[in-house]
Amino acid sequence: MLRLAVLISGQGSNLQALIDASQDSAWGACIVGVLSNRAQAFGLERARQAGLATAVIAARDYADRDAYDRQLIAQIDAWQVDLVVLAGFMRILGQDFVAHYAGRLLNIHPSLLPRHKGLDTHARALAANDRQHGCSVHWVTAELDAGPLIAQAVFEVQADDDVDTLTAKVHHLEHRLYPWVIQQIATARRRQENPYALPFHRYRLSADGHLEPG
Ligand code: NHR
Ligand code: GAR
Repeated sequence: MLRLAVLISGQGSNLQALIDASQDSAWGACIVGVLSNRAQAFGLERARQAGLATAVIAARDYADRDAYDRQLIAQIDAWQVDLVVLAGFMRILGQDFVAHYAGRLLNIHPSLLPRHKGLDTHARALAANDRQHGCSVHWVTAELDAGPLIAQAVFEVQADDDVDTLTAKVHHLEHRLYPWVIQQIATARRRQENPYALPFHRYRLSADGHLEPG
């Protein structure tokens, strides 16, 4: 089993998708800890409900980013994880953190990278009149939202889409794409292949709501 730490800041709907996937042992991964930088994050409630270990590490309790990141590392390493999974984690991680987990640190981002790095991606996709929108899973490097892509899921933007409908559509795709990517990584590990060398995959949403190649 691939051991995961999941880092969240908010609702945790992506965490929930991973919890649901982990109910099936064929998925190949298990969540050994959920860490939030915000004590009020609803995702912590989901984690407790699922009987998972949780930790809250709030930035205001630390003198600077390095001290904060060192505390994150101490907690995550105590869980002895194979993969660190950012799922709506809203704090930028420093170089030392990223180096410590090089090749073991994954993010899901709500845009078709390299378009719309950073925040407010749905509003920016609308403002840019993008024909397509979606989400990306990538390895995290020190450069924000610029690490190697593993997979994307795309849909066509409709004339009546607004930030709320785009948010909902992206979430729907994220909840399918993230568990799938982690399963691919678990499979690569089991075959003693290098997960970092996984080929890039692009998906779209089929009429019946599943991911299909495209
Ligand atoms: N850290 C590194 N080094 N590299 C990445 O690619 C990272 C990362 C940490 C988080 C997620 C990311 C996203 O998918 C992520 C990728 C937070 C911000 C941000 O500006 C930007 C991108 C992402 C996450 N955070 C502000 C900060 O000062 C705080 C914003 C807030 O609290 O609202 O950390 O989009
Ligand atoms: C997700 O859409 C994720 O892609 C995005 O935040 C949402 C979290 O939702 N991540 C970022 O914007 C990272 N900066 P969730 O808490 O319900 O999983």
